[in-house]
Amino acid sequence: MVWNRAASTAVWHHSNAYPKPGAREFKKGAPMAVSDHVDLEKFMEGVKKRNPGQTEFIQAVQEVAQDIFDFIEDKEEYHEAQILRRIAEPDRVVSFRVCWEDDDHNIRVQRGWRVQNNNAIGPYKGGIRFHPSVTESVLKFLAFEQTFKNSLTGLPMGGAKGGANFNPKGKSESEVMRFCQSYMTELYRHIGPSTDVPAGDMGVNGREIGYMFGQYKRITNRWEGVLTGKALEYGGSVMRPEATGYGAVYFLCNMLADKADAIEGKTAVISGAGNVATHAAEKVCQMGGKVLTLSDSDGFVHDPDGIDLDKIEWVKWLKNEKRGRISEYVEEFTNAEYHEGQRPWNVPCDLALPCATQNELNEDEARTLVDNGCMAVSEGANMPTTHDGVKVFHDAKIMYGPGKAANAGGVAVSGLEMSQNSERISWNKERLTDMLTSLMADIHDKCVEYGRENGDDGYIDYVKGANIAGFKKVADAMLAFGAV
Ligand code: NDP
Ligand code: 2IT
Repeated sequence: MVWNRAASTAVWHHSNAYPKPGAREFKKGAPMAVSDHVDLEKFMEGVKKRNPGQTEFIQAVQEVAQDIFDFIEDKEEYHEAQILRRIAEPDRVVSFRVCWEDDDHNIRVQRGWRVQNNNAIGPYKGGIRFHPSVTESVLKFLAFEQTFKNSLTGLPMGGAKGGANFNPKGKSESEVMRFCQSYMTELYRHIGPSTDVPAGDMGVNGREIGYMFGQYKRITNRWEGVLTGKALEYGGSVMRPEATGYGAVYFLCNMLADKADAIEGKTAVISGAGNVATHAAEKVCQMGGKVLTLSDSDGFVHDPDGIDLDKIEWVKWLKNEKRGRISEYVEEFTNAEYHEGQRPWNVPCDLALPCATQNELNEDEARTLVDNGCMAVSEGANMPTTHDGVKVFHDAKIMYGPGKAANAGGVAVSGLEMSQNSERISWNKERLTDMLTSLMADIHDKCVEYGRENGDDGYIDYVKGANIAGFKKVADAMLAFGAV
């Protein structure tokens, strides 16, 4: 097969020193006399042109592309097959109307999506987000990131993400049910246990998964493992609710262990108060750390006594049962302070775990964390640190675990839920805990393999490591398939 670079619309290498289109004489290992900078710039120009106004998607591609360009500089096969160009173009973006009736009998219309980014290494896999901030750009960035994250787990899962601009906050139980059913009434035709297996994300937890699974089953008359994050009674996996938060803390432990250090005795600042944040907080406590903060989109609470396991149970009740706001924490635990409209990053700490949403930690906040002595950041959320914030962490050479590696425990246990559903068997807590622990250690090791810098201090660039390790598996599978 000869790939005709000239016929392609992509913008890769332009130097005369580069082999002519279709030429195969390039020798592996011989660096090309081209400027990476120019090529990356041109590649990104193309991405921006093709995805106007999709800032989150462009940000995510940029962060991956800079590492991948370095890695593939001398690897002609990836250039010829235009691998990164293809991964940065979703296989498909399905967009649909979600019509539902509220309790006052008003007809409401939301927009729903499923972005199927890449299924080279397994069925599409990734969460569903219900939040007013959901746009096509947000879901495209999440599906793109998911492709690398899922690859890093070592399990056979492609990358996808879905959602709707629906705000579950303040909605009644039956409104949420009707919305979930309407969303699934369109989504069901695009998914399946060997096609695409959605799960939860922001605004989608056990309750919503239940309503969507019930509707899928009703429409198709099939009980099959088409969603993960299910309750234990109908095919869910032990440890799935805990997996993302626990996994992010295991990743943090692995980073610290590389420096012969541990969580015990350290203070942690955590953002969010949802599934990921509360389970990350729980694991930090269990490992002897002290959690100082939690937050939601209205503000954060700072508890100088520490948010211990009992208090975390109360927060879980507040968010999942009462569906209240984190501000209510200070009414229950009166030594704590609530900071309306603020984020927690100015509270001095040893460890930071952003577990709420994208771009919730900017350059100034990153600098404040570093200046206050923060030694490690492990991201439970997806892309919570801005591009400039990441640079601050790298320049300061503190340990920084990006979401696509640090929060991969959730989708990894989703992958194990799929295996259990296929086998029609349920594994026990001990087995799943062991598997999650070793999966996170493997992901850490892959990041170290591709991210450890040469030089005396051996600084580990976990972003680079995660990007390259995640890319390589997907890219090699795509090479095997030819131009599809
Ligand atoms: P939840 O819906 O359970 O919780 C989200 C939390 O983040 C809530 O406390 C929410 O507060 C808060 N939040 C939302 N938007 C903002 C904002 N703009 N500023 C501050 N806080 C905000 O979601 P999850 O815990 O499941 O997800 C959190 C993050 O983790 C997301 O980035 C998600 O993509 C990522 N993730 C989740 C996985 C999972 O298994 N669930 C797996 C891997 C990553 P409020 O109530 O005000 O909205
Ligand atoms: O961002 C994520 O990895 C998730 N929301 C979990 C996806 C999944 O399929 O479990």
